[in-house]
Amino acid sequence: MNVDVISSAREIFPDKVENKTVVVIDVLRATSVMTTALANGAKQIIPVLHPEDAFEVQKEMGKENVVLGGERKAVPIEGFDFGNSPFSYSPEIIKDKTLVITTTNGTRAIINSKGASKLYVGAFLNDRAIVEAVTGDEEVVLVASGSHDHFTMEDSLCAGKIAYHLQQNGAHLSDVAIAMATLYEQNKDDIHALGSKGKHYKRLTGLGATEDLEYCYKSDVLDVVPVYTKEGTLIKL
Ligand code: 3SL
Repeated sequence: MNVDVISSAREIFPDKVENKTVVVIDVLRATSVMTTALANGAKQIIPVLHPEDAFEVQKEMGKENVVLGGERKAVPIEGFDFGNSPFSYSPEIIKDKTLVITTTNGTRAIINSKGASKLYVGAFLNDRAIVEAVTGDEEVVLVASGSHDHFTMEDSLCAGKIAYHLQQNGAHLSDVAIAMATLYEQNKDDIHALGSKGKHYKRLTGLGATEDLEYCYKSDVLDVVPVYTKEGTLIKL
């Protein structure tokens, strides 16, 4: 089993994901939101690139069946039901509904990875479940989506944690995967402390999203693996 890491969304090229098991990670906050929404009973999630695409899907599926969520510049999009806080997607809101979501980085990373043979969505919240899901697959690529095509601390720490545990299970790591696994290992007693030095973390703090940040750094609290289907939806594995 080989494990590689892509360190930002801009490095997702077809040959890096085709015929591979890919896990897209955007801890703050897209993949944490998606994992939470499915754990809270969402029927499915449809990631789309643009707000107009989301309105189109809502029109086709009927307003009563759909919740529109996401962000631009970390704030809710005009006309959408909710922004990108995981707390917006409680069971009362999301159970049996379709979440149509568009975010700056995470949804783009998922859509750009759709040539993968298996495509999962991961975060700290479901890190153990992800390790279990991919263990034994021949070629695994962890996409640390980053922010605006740049490396971020939170996604790299999460990819590093998953890579570290896969290595413990006997996987061979690429040089980037070794670097991230080492970053995680050397900080594993308090990854949140290192993560809080990151630029996007500080931006969200400035916007008052402290509760989201605390939540998104919780590890292994959701036993859910979102998997991307041929129909372009995320459902529970
Ligand atoms: O870019 C994204 O996909 C978002 O997760 C960013 S934010 O944390 O909601 O600002």
